[in-house]
Amino acid sequence: MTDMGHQRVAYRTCPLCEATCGLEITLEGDTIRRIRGDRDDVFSHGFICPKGSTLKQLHEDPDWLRAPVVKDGDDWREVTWDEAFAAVEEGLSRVWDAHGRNAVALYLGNPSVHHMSGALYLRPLIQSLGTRNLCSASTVDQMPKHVSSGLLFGDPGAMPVPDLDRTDFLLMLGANPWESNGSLCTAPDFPGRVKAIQARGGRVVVVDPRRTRTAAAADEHVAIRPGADAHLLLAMIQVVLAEGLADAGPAGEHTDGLDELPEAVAAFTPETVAEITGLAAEDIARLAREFAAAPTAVAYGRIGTHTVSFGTLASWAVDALNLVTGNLDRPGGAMFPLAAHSRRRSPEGGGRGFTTGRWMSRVRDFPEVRGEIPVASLADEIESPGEDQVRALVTVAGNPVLSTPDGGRLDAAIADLDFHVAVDPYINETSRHADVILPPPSALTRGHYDLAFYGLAVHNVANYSPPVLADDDAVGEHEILARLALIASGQGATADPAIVDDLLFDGLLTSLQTAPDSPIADRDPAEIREAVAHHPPEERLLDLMLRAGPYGDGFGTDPDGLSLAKLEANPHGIDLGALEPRLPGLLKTTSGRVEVLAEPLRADLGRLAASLEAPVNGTMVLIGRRHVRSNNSWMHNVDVLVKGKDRCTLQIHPEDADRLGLTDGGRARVSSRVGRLNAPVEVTDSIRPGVVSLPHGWGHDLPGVQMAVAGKRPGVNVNLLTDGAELDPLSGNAVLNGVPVEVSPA
Ligand SMILES: Nc1nc2c(c(=O)[nH]1)N[C@H]1C(S)=C(S)[C@@H](COP(=O)(O)OP(=O)(O)OC[C@H]3O[C@@H](n4cnc5c(=O)[nH]c(N)nc54)[C@H](O)[C@@H]3O)O[C@H]1N2
Ligand SMILES: Nc1nc2c(c(=O)[nH]1)N[C@H]1C(S)=C(S)[C@@H](COP(=O)(O)OP(=O)(O)OC[C@H]3O[C@@H](n4cnc5c(=O)[nH]c(N)nc54)[C@H](O)[C@@H]3O)O[C@H]1N2
Ligand code: SF4
Ligand SMILES: [Mo]
Repeated sequence: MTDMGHQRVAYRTCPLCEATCGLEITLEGDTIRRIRGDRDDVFSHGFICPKGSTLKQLHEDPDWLRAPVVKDGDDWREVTWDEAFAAVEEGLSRVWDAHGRNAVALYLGNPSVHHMSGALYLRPLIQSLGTRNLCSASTVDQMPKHVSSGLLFGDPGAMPVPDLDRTDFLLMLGANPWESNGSLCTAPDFPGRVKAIQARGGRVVVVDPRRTRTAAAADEHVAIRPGADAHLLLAMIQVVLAEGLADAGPAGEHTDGLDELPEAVAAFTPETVAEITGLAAEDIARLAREFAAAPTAVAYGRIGTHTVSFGTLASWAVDALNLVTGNLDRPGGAMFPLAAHSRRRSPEGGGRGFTTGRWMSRVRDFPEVRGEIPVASLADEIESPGEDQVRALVTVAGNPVLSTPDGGRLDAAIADLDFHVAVDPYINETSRHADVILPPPSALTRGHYDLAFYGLAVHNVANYSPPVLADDDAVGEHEILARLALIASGQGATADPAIVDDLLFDGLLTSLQTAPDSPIADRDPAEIREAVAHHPPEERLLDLMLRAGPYGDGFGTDPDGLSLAKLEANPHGIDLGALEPRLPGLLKTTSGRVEVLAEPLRADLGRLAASLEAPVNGTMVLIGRRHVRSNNSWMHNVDVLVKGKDRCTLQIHPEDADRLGLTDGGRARVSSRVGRLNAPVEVTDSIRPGVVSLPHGWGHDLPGVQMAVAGKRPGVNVNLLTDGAELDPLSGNAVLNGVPVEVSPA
């Protein structure tokens, strides 16, 4: 923080998306005067998108709850925090006593990965709830990548990222960073980094059914049919292997199963996948050859490849293509970041491996994945009678009514629960059903270090931001979660949250002291505890992780090493260098090797092969999209972001519009197996014929929603159309792209 007379300037990492841009915030007293990009930020260098400056509007939003509320008939009543937690204890206990632990479900939404409280304090809540009915936004998002990483590397968290700043060839599938600013690839100014590839003579290819702004900026746009990325990638691998272009390089020395790959992919030739992908066989073969011939190349897939029925295979195929062309774990290829807060690892690697299905979901028998059941099946768990039927719900930072499949059905199911507590700042489409809402404080009153996204960053960096503004009345989100955990563990609504703070700290300290290569193995725990005792609870954990971590000062063993104090002294962040190869040390497979063809993947290749036999029928299919001024469902209450033309439109190709009698600016009726809606039509040749697109996160006109700005431009909820029936079987991930629909004039 810098003082300039009556004004002061604070630096804060933006928590709104994965890009981790540095913000420069000018204040006068407690009033925010201006927010702009921090030009001195070591990672973002001043880049910012239109959402970054709206932390001010969010902070001042009159609809952001400043105190807990409880439902009182059709009204809400503000209560004290003690009253609110007492109501939660009463409501949950009723359900536990009558129906057992599994009767309380937990849904975790996206913003819970965007702050320290979620990263640190959800685990004790999950553990003490002891429910099998845990689900999250991960199963409408990246769960396929976790599964493919788990199977390949033994660690579902080990996700390689494209080394954007050094690659010569970027193949981007189902990602639109010009709008999303990147995902599972933290890269502030993603567009600038892509343009730099082209400026240094490299090539960028974008695979997307729509000619997005990202695709338009690329050297080549491949307009694939939705849902067929796994087919395309498998065919590319097939060409590389069949034409003798494969060379796995150093990563190959740590890999098992490469010799079996040619046979496993043999069925997927460019010719056999041409129809289902909607692409010419020559183009597929050419792409494969170009990719293999480039000095360095990297494939990167996101939402469009993940939220489809072959999501896990597509995720795996992205890494497998990188691997067979020698681009896994090398500069310019796909690399594993090493975050400052991460654990040190032994150089040899190896571990317990990765499995799913330790239990099955009750109603539809889906395997548990990372302790979760598919959120697409939450409505089944609520509606179907029987032992362990879900009768209460805890939602944290989530809005599943708008963000998960068959949202209309889930909406009705949630309304019917015996009890619901939401940790959320807004009374929105989901939390309107709650009995109690516990609001987190504004981001500007919270310290921030990106525990989730530095582990996915294209460059190793660390940055800590202290709270910009004080709020003495607010209860921190870590404290909210700690108090919920104490209720769930039977210690009651009045138990001291410091119990959880200390448990977390002691648990972390023990695990770090016993970790391989620990710089603090022989230290007296009391001494370490004392050294960080001056911090607030989350910062205390952070400092411990940083100092015992791979760049840490080891509490004195390396005086130049990292600590929270050092980050505080460097408000623009610290550059920890370009990504470096990490095989085999990061592997946690039981073999200590990359397992390129784990059995579940091999088995699912059979399902993929069968899809080649099925006729490609002519029905219209629905896909999603994002816009840079929107953020899932929750930032439509910011006027400066939503003003202007309607962005919740049904995009359709002119040929389809003509055939169906639709006109630009008119309205269309769209129906699917599970629902129907009526949306404004946008005729555009930027979308592939046969495909229509609607963004998600809209549909704010439900009764009881208290978001005044959003209510004026409600849009429609695309997830009334998406279907929970079909999921990616390996990950339980929802199919949000490629949904069959019928479209007609309204
Ligand atoms: N059809 C379709 N559906 C999709 C997608 C798609 O591409 N197509 N994308 C999917 C993806 S990738 C995701 S991640 C999900 C997102 O799905 P969700 O996570 O369920 O939804 P969000 O809209 O992110 O809702 C975030 C909620 O958190 C609240 N919130 C904001 N900040 C905080 C905070 O600091 N603390 C707490 N406790 N709450 C906070 C907001 O008020 C809001 O209620 O949507 C998915 N749904
Ligand atoms: N502005 C903004 N930024 C965001 C978000 C937001 O809502 N708004 N959400 C954040 C979240 S939670 C996430 S997970 C990330 C997501 O980040 P991205 O993955 O970049 O998400 P999208 O912008 O939806 O891009 C997905 C693209 O996939 C295309 N697509 C659809 N189906 C297919 C298919 O079958 N194959 C292929 N190859 N492409 C297909 C769509 O046309 C779309 O252009 O964005 C994050 N950033
Ligand atoms: S790109 Fe993401 S991190 Fe950067 S300013 Fe925009 S919302 Fe914030
Ligand atoms: Mo997401």
